[in-house]
Amino acid sequence: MAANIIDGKKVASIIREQVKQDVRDWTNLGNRPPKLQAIVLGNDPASHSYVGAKMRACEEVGIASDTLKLSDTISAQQLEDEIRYFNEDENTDGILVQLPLPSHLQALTVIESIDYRKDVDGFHPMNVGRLAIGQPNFKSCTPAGVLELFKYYSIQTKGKHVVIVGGSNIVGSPLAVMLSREKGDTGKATVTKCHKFTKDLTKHTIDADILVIAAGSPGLITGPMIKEGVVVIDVGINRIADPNSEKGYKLVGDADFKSVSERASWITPVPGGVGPMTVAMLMKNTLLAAKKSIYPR
Ligand code: L34
Repeated sequence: MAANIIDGKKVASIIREQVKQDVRDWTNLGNRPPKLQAIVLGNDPASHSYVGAKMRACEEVGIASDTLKLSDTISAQQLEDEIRYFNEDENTDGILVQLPLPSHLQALTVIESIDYRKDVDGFHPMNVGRLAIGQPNFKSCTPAGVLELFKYYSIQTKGKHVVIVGGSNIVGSPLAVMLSREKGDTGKATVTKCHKFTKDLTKHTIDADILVIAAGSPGLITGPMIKEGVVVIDVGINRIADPNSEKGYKLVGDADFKSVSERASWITPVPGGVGPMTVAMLMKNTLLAAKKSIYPR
């Protein structure tokens, strides 16, 4: 069997189109356009490329945006001061600090200094905690994007065994919470979360009805590790040196695409799978922040 492709690029563009209309409705009511503030530290090319994609998406959907580029030697205090400015700025609806941070800074401390009502990444403990107890919150963009893919392709999670490989705060952990919750439209799945200390990974992956891979390890999952007909969501996005390409690298996921796609029923490609969904869901969250839909005040 050859897997069907889950086209994240297409679904993301449909979502952006919807957000664009919603932004237009919002501004037609006399409101100013939503505004997203990104902050990037240092010169990591991948971070700049992702933030660039976010800025282009804002432009497309009618969200005002700005990127503050800071030195990677900035002190924790200086960064906090920059963030506080945007927390207090009435014209800023959403704030994101692109990760990873330089090693002298603590991601959690930085995230906690963002006003949770402007935390459109959904990384602040207030939003993560409210997710865990089923209260309105900003949902982390990548896992929310994965749920949208299930919805678009009518892939049921209810009663399914979902195995998540990778337990990061950005993807694996919030996705496990979203999928295991028994209330709401999504979830109702039985979730197994694996990570680098999991003994005999294959024992778990082979039992998955839906396998989500977010480990940041190219080629980690191969055909013999999965059962026939599984749905594979590959969140991994790894830059591999490739002298034949113009950029000098190519993007690959955490799945060995060839052997995995021979057994899976559905699979997300890299690029063009989950990545564009992350950006589209950020647009949704920024509009929600502007409308104060999650935290009325
Ligand atoms: N604060 N940091 C914060 N928020 C986030 O949501 C992120 N993430 C992750 C890294 N750090 C973050 C992103 O933005 C990963 N990520 C991200 C965003 C977009 C894409 C990939 C990762 C994306 O658009 N990927 C394209 C290819 C891009 C390319 O050519 O390099 C794709 O098709 O997968």
